[in-house]
Amino acid sequence: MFKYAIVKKPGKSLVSGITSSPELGVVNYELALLQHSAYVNALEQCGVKVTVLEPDEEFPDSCFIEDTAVLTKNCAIITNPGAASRNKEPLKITSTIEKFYTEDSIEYISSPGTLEGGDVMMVGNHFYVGLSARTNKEGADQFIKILNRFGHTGSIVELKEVLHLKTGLSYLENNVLLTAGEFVEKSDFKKYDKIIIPESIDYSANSIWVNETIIVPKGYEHTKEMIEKKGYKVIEVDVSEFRKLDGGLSCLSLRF
Ligand code: CIR
Repeated sequence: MFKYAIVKKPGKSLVSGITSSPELGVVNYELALLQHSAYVNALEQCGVKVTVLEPDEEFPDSCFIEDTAVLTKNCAIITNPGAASRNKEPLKITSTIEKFYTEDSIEYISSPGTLEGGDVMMVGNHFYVGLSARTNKEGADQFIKILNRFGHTGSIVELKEVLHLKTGLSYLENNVLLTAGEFVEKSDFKKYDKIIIPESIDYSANSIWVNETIIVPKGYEHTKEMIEKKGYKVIEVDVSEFRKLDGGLSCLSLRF
């Protein structure tokens, strides 16, 4: 079960965040703020205590806080983001993480290693790490070494088509894996009970398990129904403005 979540409100500079989909249009900042607050509300409904950090105008993408750290039962690993404009974001999260983890359980990924939290998927004690444009082999190796020291395991997954590992994969606990695109047939995930998301709605493969409730992006009825069929309660949250910047539900929080 997750007890806590950390989020960071989007700043006005969000409109100049990184995007691979400019055709989706410019972010409506006021709407993004409303959507963010509905997201916090949904997390609270799932029983987690949410720490809401104030916006940081210096870093347009900093509301995608998941990329700055990986928080496990036993340790906190502060990342070293591969995106140049985001590389210093983790410096701003450390003091918050120190409120939840002791000094000797906080570790760091360092250059030339890079790693972003969106490339890490937790399945119990095991962590899958995607090699992406943002996370390199050196970063993944450092990460797995740290995990091992704290009693966790990790394995590397190659990815080619999407931004982050969790862009196309979400573990919904109970052996259920939401999966799309290049991950559907991957042998790494053979053992899971898969919900396969068709390409036209693959954005919804980024949904999050929070204490037996699944938060799903609003507007993806088919995904919602398939998840409900597995017996989960679903809460929908509209994240249209974050989608314009390749961001989804998982990116907007650290859950631990
Ligand atoms: C970026 O390109 O870094 C942001 N615009 C989106 C980050 C999304 N994060 C995630 O999937 N974990």
